[in-house]
Amino acid sequence: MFLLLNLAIGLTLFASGIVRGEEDAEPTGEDPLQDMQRKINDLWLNLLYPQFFNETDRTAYATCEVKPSPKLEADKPQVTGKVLFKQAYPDGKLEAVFYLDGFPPDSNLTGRAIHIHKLGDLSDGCDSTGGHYNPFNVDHPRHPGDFGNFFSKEGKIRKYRPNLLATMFGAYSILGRSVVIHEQEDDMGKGGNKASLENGNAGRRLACCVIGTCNKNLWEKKFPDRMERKKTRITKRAQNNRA
Ligand SMILES: [Cu+2]
Ligand SMILES: [Zn+2]
Repeated sequence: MFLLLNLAIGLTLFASGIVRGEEDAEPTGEDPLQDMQRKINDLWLNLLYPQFFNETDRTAYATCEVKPSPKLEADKPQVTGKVLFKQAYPDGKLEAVFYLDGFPPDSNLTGRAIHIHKLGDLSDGCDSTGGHYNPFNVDHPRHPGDFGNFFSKEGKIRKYRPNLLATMFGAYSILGRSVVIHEQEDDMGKGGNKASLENGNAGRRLACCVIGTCNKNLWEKKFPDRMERKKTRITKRAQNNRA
């Protein structure tokens, strides 16, 4: 234990630049305290998740491969697809893309709830993923993975959501937890009963998946945002002009 503590202090000092001497450290233009905090964060992240984020853009990427719950009756919607996550380290907000298929073509009248559930355990289909991920012990819909209601169009959901509360970093990381797609609408805590404040009375679990890290290219392939495409086009044009 003592050895570990020593190691941690040693690494922290090294990361903060105290040990290697400040005169040859490059000035970052940051507040020294902020700079030290950033380095300590980097260090812990690297200790906890080696090569967790993409080094070139310092952004973490994750995916969740959605499959229908194996316990689901054949007449229920068999939902498949992907939920992709992206977050710039260390202060970026989580962004997500929902790419889901298999809803009835005429089901766009009522929303369907999507949440992050506590466990990444699919041993009993989506029923073994536990309740909503609730690290701060608050009522629904204030859980970090309460994504609200989604409306399908022609059997599909294609949705981009920025500025999410959930995070991939630190003690409250969503990695290894699950995304669950429900049969019914989320009542957003307004149902007037106990379940409403726990899970929004969203009904059966149609489909689910476990969140795991992925490469940047998966996000780039699926991300529909026009700005991102425009950015790529501009970069490509600049590269072509240079060549
Ligand atoms: Cu749920
Ligand atoms: Zn919730």
